[in-house]
Amino acid sequence: MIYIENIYSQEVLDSRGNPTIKANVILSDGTRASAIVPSGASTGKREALELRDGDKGRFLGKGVLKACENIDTTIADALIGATPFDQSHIDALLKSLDGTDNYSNLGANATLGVSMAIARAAADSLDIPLYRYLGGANALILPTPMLNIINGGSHADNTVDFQEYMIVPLGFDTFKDALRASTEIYHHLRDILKSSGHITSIGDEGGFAPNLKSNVEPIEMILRAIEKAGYKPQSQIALALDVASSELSEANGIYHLASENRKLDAAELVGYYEMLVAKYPIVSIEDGLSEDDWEGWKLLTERLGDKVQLVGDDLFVTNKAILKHGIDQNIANAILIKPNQIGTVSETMQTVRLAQRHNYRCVMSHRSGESEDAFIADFGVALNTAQIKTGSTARSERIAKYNRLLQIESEVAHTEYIGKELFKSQC
Ligand code: 2PG
Ligand code: MG
Repeated sequence: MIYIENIYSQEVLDSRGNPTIKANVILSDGTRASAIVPSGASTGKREALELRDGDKGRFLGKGVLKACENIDTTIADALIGATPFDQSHIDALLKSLDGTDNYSNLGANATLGVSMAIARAAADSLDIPLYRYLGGANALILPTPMLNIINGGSHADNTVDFQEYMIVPLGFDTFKDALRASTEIYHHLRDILKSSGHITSIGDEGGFAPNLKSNVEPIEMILRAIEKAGYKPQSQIALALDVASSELSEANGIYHLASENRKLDAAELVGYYEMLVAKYPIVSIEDGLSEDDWEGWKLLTERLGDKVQLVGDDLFVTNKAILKHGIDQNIANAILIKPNQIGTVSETMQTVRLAQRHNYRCVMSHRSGESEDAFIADFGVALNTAQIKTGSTARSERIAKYNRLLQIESEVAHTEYIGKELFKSQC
């Protein structure tokens, strides 16, 4: 019988040059696999704990040696000898070893790294792709990407308040064609920015980070790029926003749009979104209101929930219990799925299952601090999330995911790309 022979960790770097965890697993049949954990900047308050050393003498306090030690001692001691082929058992063991709700003992960066590395080792040992191991024969949907081509908020040092302006290439029959169109638009956007005197440097997720005067200007620029590239806004390329509004909220339920020099309450902000949705081909808004503003979310869902996808990221933090609360109260209609918000592969799967049972859409997602690890590409296909958010068509840590999806599409027969179907009522 094949068992886990060794588990060990390394402190490596993420795409922002911050330390993160690489977990390595060796099986008794000689299989070796590893996984690298991502890290967010605009994190939700109720995310599982990312354990950092806090020793200012190393990496400005961001080292992860304690989390590494937890892998090399507590976790390795408990999991060596176990079968790698029972993911939910492995993840339940990780949870009970930690003993808290949010992994504040071992660190969710430690547990997720091991959880992912064991899943990958199991797949490699069986000589099947990761998406097939985690998803079975029914894992056939290539996710429609949301590509973040203008970065703002805490992902860029510019004046744009909203964190992410994304294009959604929904009107195509294959992932490959959708990605090609998106890439062409990205290049045209660079030319447009350049010729109108803006900088073309990029933010954390590979989108451009120009200093623009309002939160509408990026939308206008992107629409010009779509047309210049020869595509039709709406029917072929729609737009999506991640406002990440927890970052804009002040005390007393006020949201500060600094670039427009305006302060809005929740109802006014919802009114602003209604105007945007009426005027532009926007099919999805993420974190339109702050994670603490459930009243505001209720209003947003009432007013726009049957017109656009409303995605809870900081709001739900991939947490099944919080999502359940949202479902019960009719808050949002979709959830962002980030494995490191919850701490293991199995808990991520549970949250996706709950969402899918209640017709909440799922968007598999990267973090703003990423690595060359493309686990989420396989994971999105495995869980039929049908959507993925993994940055622009620049920066290798983003491209790694797109290239993996291209490979999956090319090696599997009967895959489906269902962007048109997903957003048919909006296009
Ligand atoms: C988000 C993410 C990813 P971060 O808010 O959706 O784009 O950002 O990883 O910084 O939380
Ligand atoms: Mg978000």
